[in-house]
Amino acid sequence: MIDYRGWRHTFKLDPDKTIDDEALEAICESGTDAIIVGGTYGVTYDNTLELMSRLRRYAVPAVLEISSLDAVVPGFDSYLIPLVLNAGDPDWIFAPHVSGLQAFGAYIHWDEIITEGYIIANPDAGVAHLTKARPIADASQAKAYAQVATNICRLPIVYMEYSGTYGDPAIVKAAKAGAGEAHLFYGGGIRNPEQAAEMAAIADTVVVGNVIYDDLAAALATLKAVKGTEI
Ligand code: 1GP
Repeated sequence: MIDYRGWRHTFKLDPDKTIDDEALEAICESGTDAIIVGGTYGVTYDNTLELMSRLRRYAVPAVLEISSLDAVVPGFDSYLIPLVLNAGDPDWIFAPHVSGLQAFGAYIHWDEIITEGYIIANPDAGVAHLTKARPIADASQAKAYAQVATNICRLPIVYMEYSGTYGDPAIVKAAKAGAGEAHLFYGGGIRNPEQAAEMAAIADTVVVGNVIYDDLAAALATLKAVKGTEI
């Protein structure tokens, strides 16, 4: 099992977005703890395979966060399986998992599978629309969702997802309190070292995504900020 509990900083790469070789090398050799490959729309077998092949030139661990059963590509170090805890459309809770097991059950190495309890907190994110995510009303609700993940579903990871916008530290703190023994990922809208350090002081792992494609130098600057902090 990959040691995600030791991760403080990760970059998330979207197979549907373009990254040139030089930028990819800078990301992979930055000292980040892992590369997560994932996205909401336009993720295909071919673009995921292409990105994985390019990532395999580097030593950094690469994991696939599965969002489409058409894009399950072998060869990653591990596979992250999201359960969207606040999905308003129940088909996004277990239906894809059942289909996935029917399709791939015989090939799964269970020690490469890591489940994440997703709490989608940005109502404008693509993933919020896709799953019809219920809004997170307040900190107490965020804490309760995190408790559902860890104490009821016994999931090892809680993922506080603000994809596309910077989150509310009070909400993330509440999720951390509810997560207990589970490992807390934070992702969403980190664009500078200050934001990275702020969320790294609350969450176990921060995930930096979109800024990679908009401002590579800013993305790389988040790493030093996180590595210098302790939770
Ligand atoms: C997205 O949580 C990640 O799934 C990172 O979010 O792209 O907004 O950095 P950003």
